[in-house]
Amino acid sequence: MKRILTIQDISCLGKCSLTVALPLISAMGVETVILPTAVLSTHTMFKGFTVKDLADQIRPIAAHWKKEEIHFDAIYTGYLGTEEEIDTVIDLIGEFRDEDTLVFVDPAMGDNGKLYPAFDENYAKRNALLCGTADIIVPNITEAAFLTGAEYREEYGQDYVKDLLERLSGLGAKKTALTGVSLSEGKTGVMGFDTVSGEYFAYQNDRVPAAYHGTGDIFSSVAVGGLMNGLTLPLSLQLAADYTAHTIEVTMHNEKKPWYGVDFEATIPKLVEELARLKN
Ligand code: PXL
Repeated sequence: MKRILTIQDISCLGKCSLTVALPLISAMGVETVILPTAVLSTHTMFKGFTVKDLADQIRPIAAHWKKEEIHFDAIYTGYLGTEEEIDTVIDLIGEFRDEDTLVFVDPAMGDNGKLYPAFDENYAKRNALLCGTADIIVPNITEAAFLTGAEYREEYGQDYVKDLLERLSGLGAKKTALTGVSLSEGKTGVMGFDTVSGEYFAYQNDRVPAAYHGTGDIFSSVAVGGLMNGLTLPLSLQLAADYTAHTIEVTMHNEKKPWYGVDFEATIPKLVEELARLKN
């Protein structure tokens, strides 16, 4: 069984970061080792959330794993609360990366043209350094703009997307997949670039007219889970895009109108089924 280390916060209530990565990656048949960087009462879209930073625990936990000679097939990072935490995570990747370890970085820090409340432009610059250490990065357009200093646009064509991909490749990751990209009216999906082969790839599905928190984390968790199941990057991204869109659609029909996260618990069986289909 493959083993992933995922490094992100725990938002106790809110369905994002570790509380989606752990169930989804486990459901995909991959051992999921977690390194919680902070404990929050909720994610930061709630008012009045509490935070306990666990930064001082990262090194002792890692030292114990080193003693146990633990190997990770992938290291997947998500929301990291501070610049210092990013530095610690960069060191940790250096310590635990073996020749066959895939480093997958989701520079989760913003959406809709804005950074999340806890972050500023210096944080974004530090995150660009972390992206430079990765094999694969999966920013959305907002994050790509902050990482590269490019203009954020809501309306764009393929030239803008290709320019962003080129700038992102300049950060140093081997492969880049830009998420939340709409290449035609009513569609959304991903467009990626492989710096090593020079190839572009794209996948689009119908845009579901709703937005929920934590869907970026769901997308990334499924993409990395797909890769650990031996799917190619384009297929892993397709699985992630389809699963995320399906889960948003199911959530939209929930009469209770949840606002802070999606009903991914209801769609896990479908994910497992679809993964099995793509593997055959
Ligand atoms: O889904 C990204 C995320 C993760 N963790 C925390 C967040 C957010 C987005 O706002 O606040 C704590």
